[in-house]
Amino acid sequence: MAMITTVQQHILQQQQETLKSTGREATGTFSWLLSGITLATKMVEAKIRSAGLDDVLGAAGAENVQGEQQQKLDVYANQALLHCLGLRDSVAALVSEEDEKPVTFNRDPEAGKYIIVFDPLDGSSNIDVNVNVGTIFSILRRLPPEHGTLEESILQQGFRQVAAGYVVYGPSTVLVYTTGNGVFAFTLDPKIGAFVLSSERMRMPEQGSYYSVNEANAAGWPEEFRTYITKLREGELGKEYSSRYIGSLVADFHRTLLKGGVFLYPPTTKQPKGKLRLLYEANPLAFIAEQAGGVATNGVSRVLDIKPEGIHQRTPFCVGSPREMELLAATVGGR
Ligand code: P6P
Repeated sequence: MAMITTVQQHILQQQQETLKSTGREATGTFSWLLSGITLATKMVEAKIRSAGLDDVLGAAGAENVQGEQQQKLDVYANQALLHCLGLRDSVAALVSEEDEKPVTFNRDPEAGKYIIVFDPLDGSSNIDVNVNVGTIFSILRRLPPEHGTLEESILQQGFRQVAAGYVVYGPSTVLVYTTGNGVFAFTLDPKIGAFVLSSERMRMPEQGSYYSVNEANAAGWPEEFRTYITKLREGELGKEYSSRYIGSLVADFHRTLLKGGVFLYPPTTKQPKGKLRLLYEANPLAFIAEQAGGVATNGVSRVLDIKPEGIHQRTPFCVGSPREMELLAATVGGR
């Protein structure tokens, strides 16, 4: 039988490597945390797979065949993550796109070593048309009390993340994550209900052939962004480009990670600070992109250096291969 590596085994192997290379005893806490996330995403995956069916069977009222209230999937995903992670005593706080305030637990606040920030189900409006959606997460270490409050721990710059990842629910369900030591992908094997290692130390191509942006907003972008897209179209980088925009961030990012190119959500007149969220969309994906050799900015400066002011803060988000991002810096960054 071919040997498989599950995500739990992988994390433990990584921690052994850390121990060997740094002598730093990595506690099992982290792998325990990650198993809480993977359990929640397996619950979400199962719910998504049956969502269409539940709708059909539950169409009569707001109830499904089990007579339970039909929950909106992003509410369900949020509950799943809060439940699976809330039980772990290494968690100081959970910050969710779905909750106005951080969720803390009436345990000794000093007990929690980690803060988990997540978008439980990004792009959930796409489920109705059977398009890929995703869960995005970011893990920060709680600062020692003498160095910062819990809120200051949550509002750390993205380069302080200890881990980041996403699950994309598509034709197959894929978990992609990094702990700062390369990017790894695991594909959910429904036969055994485990995420199995499928790609190691992923690298984003130096240049791609796709640009990904919602061109309906072009009139509302800063002029330099229109100039940039025109340069790509007119072959400034020496190749033809095709446009791909799924409108589901995790799906558009996953393609960019695998195929290269560039994804952009520029400032618009409607959203002058950008639409995407810094803490649980841009930061985790920027960490993964950089670990794979890619680049992530807000058009002008590195996403991971942005100092967050609020947990639901928005930012323009541009991420992709070095070549396309170099041209962006020259065109938009004014370099
Ligand atoms: P627009 C989905 O609603 C989402 O939050 C992201 O997943 C996606 O990248 C973006 O919004 C799409 O926004 O304005 O292009 O429809």
